[in-house]
Amino acid sequence: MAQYWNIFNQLQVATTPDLGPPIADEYNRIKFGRISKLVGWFGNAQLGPLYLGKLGVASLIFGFIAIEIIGLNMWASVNWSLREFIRQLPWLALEPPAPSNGLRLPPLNQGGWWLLAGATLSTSILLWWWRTFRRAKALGMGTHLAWAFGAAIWLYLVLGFFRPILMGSWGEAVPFGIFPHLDWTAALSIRYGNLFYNPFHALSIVFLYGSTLLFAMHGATVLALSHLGGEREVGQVVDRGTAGERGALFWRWTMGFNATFESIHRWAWWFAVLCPLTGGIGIILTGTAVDNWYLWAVKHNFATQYPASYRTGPDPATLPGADRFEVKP
Ligand code: 07D
Ligand code: 07D
Repeated sequence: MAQYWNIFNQLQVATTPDLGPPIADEYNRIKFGRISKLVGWFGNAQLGPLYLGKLGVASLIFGFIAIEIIGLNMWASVNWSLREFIRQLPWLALEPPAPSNGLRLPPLNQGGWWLLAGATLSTSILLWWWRTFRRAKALGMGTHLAWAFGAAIWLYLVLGFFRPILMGSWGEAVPFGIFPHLDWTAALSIRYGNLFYNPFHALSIVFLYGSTLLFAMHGATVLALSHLGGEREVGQVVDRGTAGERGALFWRWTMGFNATFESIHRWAWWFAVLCPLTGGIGIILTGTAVDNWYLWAVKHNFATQYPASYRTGPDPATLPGADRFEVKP
């Protein structure tokens, strides 16, 4: 009989691919299926079949249009030189319209392409969300995955859609580009008085770090029990047997408390979801309700005033009439 193996020498079944049960809209299923040893080292050895219904196809088309708009604009910015496009790719950008444009529709080469790319990318992401919802329903699953994805989409929409609308300018949104979007992130933090003093940024970091900690604890516990069948998690919920009991006891011995084989997944889901959920709250408040997080934190006894080492004037953003400041094109 086959011995149970672990992650370094997994048991791989080499047989004809399982095409799954017959379904009503069979034409949506690409009946490609094969067994790959390489793929089996990382997960299930079977590739396919892939279900690509109308939502999946529409999402891919919109996603393709978005990438095409972004890529061609970046390529145009280096005078259509393929060499420079490849060399400079991490620094190239498709920028949103200038702040003076407000929320008006600008000409294509003054931010219009950015709006079009944002609209098609958002359509693509929302269609993909719908696909995850519908495929889960079709399999009789809960829709937990769709709602977790929804939390990430909330942050994405806050960054590029809700907050710019509240601020009255598309110019507030994130540019497309690898380093340019990092520059935007750093600039937003500086402009609004250091995001570290935004308590929702802090909460988001708690859940980000917490997620990696929980992931490591859970992954390690299950792998440490794999020789006892511990990774057959569903079975362990109803019949904890020797593996589940040991895992629980380990954590009770080391920290006095243990999650259950079911509740650990709730911990994981909530930590992951709360990271972009709290983050999105922090960003939507930035510049709308709070103009300077450091001064806000001083006012609320969340930070202390730095000792005055230099003579400085007042923060221009706090002066009367600062809200009427307008950037001239
Ligand atoms: C590992 C799953 C696979 C996904 C991958 C990302 C693209 C973009 C587009 C060239 C964990 C695929 C990337 C489709 C290609 C063009 C135009 C997920 C995994 C491999 N960021 N960010 C990255 C996005 C924001 C920040 C990397 C997207 C905010 C920092 C990648 C969004 C802020 C750092 C990327 C988004 C911010 C990054 C790796 C959307 C605040 C890094 C991502 C849609 C949250 C890191 C050079 C990764 C890096 C990085 C994509 C938004 C900050 C290019 C799609 C505006 C500080 N971001 N990001 O592995 O190396 O995610 O940057 O909102 O240090 Mg970002
Ligand atoms: C981006 C959700 C959207 C993604 C979607 C996916 C595709 C492609 C294609 C796979 C990530 C769409 C997918 C289009 C798929 C293929 C092929 C989730 C996203 C829908 N920060 N910071 C956070 C830390 C500083 C700043 C969060 C740490 C500085 C800004 C996180 C530090 C300054 C923003 C976090 C640090 C600054 C953030 C992101 C340390 C810069 C945000 C959580 C140790 C100088 C964002 C409230 C997340 C946020 C954010 C961590 C420092 C700026 C917890 C650890 C002080 C502007 N920061 N940060 O889930 O929510 O992102 O803030 O210094 O907007 Mg920060």
